[in-house]
Amino acid sequence: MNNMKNADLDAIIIGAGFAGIYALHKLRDELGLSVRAFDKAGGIGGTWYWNRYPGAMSDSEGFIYQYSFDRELLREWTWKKRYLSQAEILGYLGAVVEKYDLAKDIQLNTAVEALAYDEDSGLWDVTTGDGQFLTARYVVTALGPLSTSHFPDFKGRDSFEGRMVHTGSWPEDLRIEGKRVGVIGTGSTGTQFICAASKVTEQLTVFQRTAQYNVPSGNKALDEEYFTQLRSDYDRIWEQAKASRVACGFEESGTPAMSVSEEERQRVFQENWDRGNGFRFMFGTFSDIIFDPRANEAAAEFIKSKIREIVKDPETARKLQPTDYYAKRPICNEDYYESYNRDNVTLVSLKENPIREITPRGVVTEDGVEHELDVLVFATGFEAVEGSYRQMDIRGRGGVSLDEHWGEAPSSYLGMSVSGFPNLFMVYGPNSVFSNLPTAIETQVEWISDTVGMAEERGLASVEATREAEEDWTTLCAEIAGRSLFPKVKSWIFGANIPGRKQRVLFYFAGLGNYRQKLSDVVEADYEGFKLEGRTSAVSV
Ligand code: FAD
Ligand code: NA7
Repeated sequence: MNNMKNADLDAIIIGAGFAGIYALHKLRDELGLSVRAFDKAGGIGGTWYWNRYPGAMSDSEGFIYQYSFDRELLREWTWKKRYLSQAEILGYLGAVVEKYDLAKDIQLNTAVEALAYDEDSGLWDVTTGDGQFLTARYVVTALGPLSTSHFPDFKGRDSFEGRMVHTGSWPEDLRIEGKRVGVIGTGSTGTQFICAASKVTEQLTVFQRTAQYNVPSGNKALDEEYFTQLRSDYDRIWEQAKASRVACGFEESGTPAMSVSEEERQRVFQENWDRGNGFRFMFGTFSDIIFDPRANEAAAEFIKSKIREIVKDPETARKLQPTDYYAKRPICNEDYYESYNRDNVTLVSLKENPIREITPRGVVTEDGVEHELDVLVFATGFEAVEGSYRQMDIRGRGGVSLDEHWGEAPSSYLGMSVSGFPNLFMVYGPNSVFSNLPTAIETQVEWISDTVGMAEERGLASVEATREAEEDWTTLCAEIAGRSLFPKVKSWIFGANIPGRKQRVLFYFAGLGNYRQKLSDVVEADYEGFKLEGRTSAVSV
C-alpha cells in the first residue's frame, strides 16, 4: 500500500508506432485519462518512420497489416499492391493520428531515458533526454520489438569514407541510383533491399553470412473489385485472424506433411509458391513444417530446388542454398533469386570468405579482394524485443533495475507485465505472441486499456505481475518453443543474432488464438497472476 500524491499525468506512453498510437487513443479517448506519448523519432510511425531504405515494405499482406478497431477506416483505406510500402504504412498511421487528433499529445524528438518507481508516492518518475522530469501513475512502454539496431563493429568500420548506413535509420537524402553499393545481411530487410537496389545500382555486392529461405511474395496490383470484396469480408477476416496461430489472414493447414503422398506434397508446395507469402508457405502448406524435421526438410528441399532452377550461375546458386532448418521468421520477396542473374549483382559468401576489414574505400574480404563502394549498407538486424528496454534505466520496487531483474534473459507475465514493476505495461515485451504484429499489438493494447480501466474503477493503487506468474509464463514459453524447430537455428527471434548473447526465448509460439484465450481466462479469474493493491488515499490529476 502507498500514499499516492498528485501526478503530472495519469499515464505516459513511450513510442509512437502502431502500439503507442493506439494506446494513446485508448487511454486518452476511451478511459478519459490525461496522457502524453513520447518518441525519440522526429515523426510518428515507429518502424515505418525509421526504416526508409529502398524496398522497405511489410510482408504481411496489406489487408491484415492494419488496425481492426476502426471499421470506418477499414472501409475508407485503400492501397496499391498486395503488400504495403513503407510510405503507405507511414501515411496510414499519419491518418489515424489525424483522425483521432492525437498529435497534440505526442512529444517527438524526446527520448525517455529513465523510469523509476517511487514506492512512497506510488508514481513513476520519468526523466527525458531533454531534461524534463515528470510523474505518472501508469507507464505504457511501446518501444517496439525491432527498434534498436544491431550495428556490428567490423575492424576499420568507421574509416569508411563513403556513406555508411543501417537500414533501421535510413537517411532521407540518401540515393543509391547509379552507385556502387555493398550490403551486409540477407534477412528480411537485406533481401527487400537487394530486390530494389539490384534494379537501380551500378554495382551491388551482397555480403551474405547465412543463406536464408526466400519464397515469392506474389506481390501484385489490386483493383476496385478487390476492395469491394474485402470490405464485405472484414468481419470474417478479423474473426479468423484473431483465432489463428500467426494472424496472417489465411487458413493455416491442419494436415501433416508426411500424411500425404510425395506427389500431393509437391503439389501443395507449388500451389503456395505460386500464391506467394512467407508465412503462408510455412504455416499454410502443412501443419508441421516447424515441428517435424521430415516436413521441414521437404519444404526446405522444395525451396532449394527452386533456387537451383532460377539462379543461372551454379556457383551462386550453391552459395544461396541454406543448410539450416527452415526455421527463422519466414521471408518473402518478389524476384529475390532472380536478382542474382543480373550482371551488376555479385554475391560474396562470408562463411567461405569472411570480411577482414572495412577500409576508407570499401570492404576487404579474406581472399584479399577490396570491394570498392560508394555506399555500405548494414542490413544486420536488431537487438530484438529486449534491446530498447536494456538501453533505458528502468527501476522498479527497491530501486532494482529491469536489466538486473532480467539478468541474462528477459522474462514477463503475458509479455506485458514484470513483477516488481507495478503499473508498467509493456506492449510487445518479451514472450509476447509470435504473429502478425498489428493484430497482436491491438490485442495487448486493448487488454492493457481494459486492465487500467478496471484499476481505475476499483480505485487500485497498482497492478503488478506476481513473481510466480512471471516465472510460470516464461517457463511455458520456453517449453512451447522447445517443441518446435525454431530454436534449432540462430536468429533474432531467440536473440541469438547478437554476439556473445546466449539463445533465449523471446516469444510465445502457441499462436494468437490461444494467447487471446489465456488473456480472457486471466480476467475471468479476477486477474490471476497479478497482485492488485488498493489505495490508501484517492488521487486525481
Ligand atoms: P515501433 O514501430 O518500433 O515503434 C516503437 C517506437 O518507440 C519507435 O519509434 C522508437 O523510436 C520509440 N522508442 C523506443 N525507445 C524509446 C525511448 N527510450 N524513448 C522514446 N522513444 C522510444 N511486422 C509484421 O507483423 N509484419 C511485417 O510485414 C513487418 N515488416 C517489418 C519490416 C521491417 C523493415 C521492420 C523493421 C519491422 C517489420 N515488422 C513487421 C515489425 C514491426 O516492427 C511491427 O509490425 C510494428 O511496426 C511495431 O510497432 P510498435 O509500435 O510496437 O513498435
Ligand atoms: P535479421 O533477420 O536479423 O537479418 C540480419 C542479417 O544480417 C542476417 O543475414 C545476418 O546474418 C546478417 N548479419 C548480422 N550480423 C552480421 C555480421 N557481423 N556479419 C555478417 N552478417 C551479419 O534482420 P532483418 O532486419 O533482416 O529482419 C528483422 C526483422 O525485421 C524481420 O524479420 C522483419 O520482421 C523485419 P546471420 O543470419 O546472422 O548469419
